[in-house]
Amino acid sequence: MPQPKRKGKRIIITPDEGEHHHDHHGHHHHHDQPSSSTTVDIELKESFLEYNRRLAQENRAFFDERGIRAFNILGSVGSGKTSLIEAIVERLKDRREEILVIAGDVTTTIDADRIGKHEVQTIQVNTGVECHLDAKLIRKALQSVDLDGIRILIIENVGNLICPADFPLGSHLRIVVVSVTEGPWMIQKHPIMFRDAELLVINKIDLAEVMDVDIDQLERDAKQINSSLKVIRTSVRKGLGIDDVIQQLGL
Ligand SMILES: Nc1nc2c(ncn2[C@@H]2O[C@H](COP(=O)(O)OP(=O)(O)OP(=O)(O)O)[C@@H](O)[C@H]2O)c(=O)[nH]1
Ligand SMILES: [Mg+2]
Repeated sequence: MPQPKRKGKRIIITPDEGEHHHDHHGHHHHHDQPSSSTTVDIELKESFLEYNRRLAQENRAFFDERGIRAFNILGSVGSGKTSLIEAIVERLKDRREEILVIAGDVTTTIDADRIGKHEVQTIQVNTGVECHLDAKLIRKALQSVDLDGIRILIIENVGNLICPADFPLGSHLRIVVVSVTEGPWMIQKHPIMFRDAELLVINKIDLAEVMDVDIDQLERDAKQINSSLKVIRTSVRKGLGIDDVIQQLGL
């Protein structure tokens, strides 16, 4: 049942007051106790990651129950995540009522505004001091909207090649977007992000020559880290490879 009233609707989510403090340290008096040992900190961090993994599993079960396919899009600042999402939703405009996009950003609503122009429902999640989204924020975002009819959830993680790797969100597929402008060593230097991903999008191939970056080598580096990784080369600017991405996502 189409619900045109929510077309392009945008909601902003921020972490609860003090939530970061509480979640990371287990109790509110951490900073009053500078003597707390490193071991304790590590244990708390472990349980925090464990807690996130459990919530991510719950998110996944929730998606499966509702028939929602969820995609987590990761990559450095400026690699082209938002541009790629814009290109995808533009090509899927016949199904725009089925699409929900959650855009993670530290402070702004720029990405959600850009994606919202394509008349899909967006939720901007501002992470504040955090450099990644977590499963709890995704759950909170989902509780803020009407999910009736939603079949496709696209999550743009915060631009960062390190932090988001540790925080599964419950998505069915992780897509890493790298761009040739990040230089020839970026994949080798950040292996963790590629280990758990299913799809690598090498973007901005229109700039490969000026950057003097060997795309074949980038692909080999990625396959060495994760041999089952699918790789698609795109230039979102020139509209190259977008259909392949859509096909690979099963959309
Ligand atoms: N030349 C070229 N520029 C591109 C391409 N894709 C994206 N860009 C540009 O790269 C810049 C960053 O793109 P975004 O889509 O905002 O990147 P992002 O990964 O969402 O960035 P953050 O959300 O800040 O992490 C923009 O100016 C885009 O127009 C491409 O294929 N070729
Ligand atoms: Mg973006």
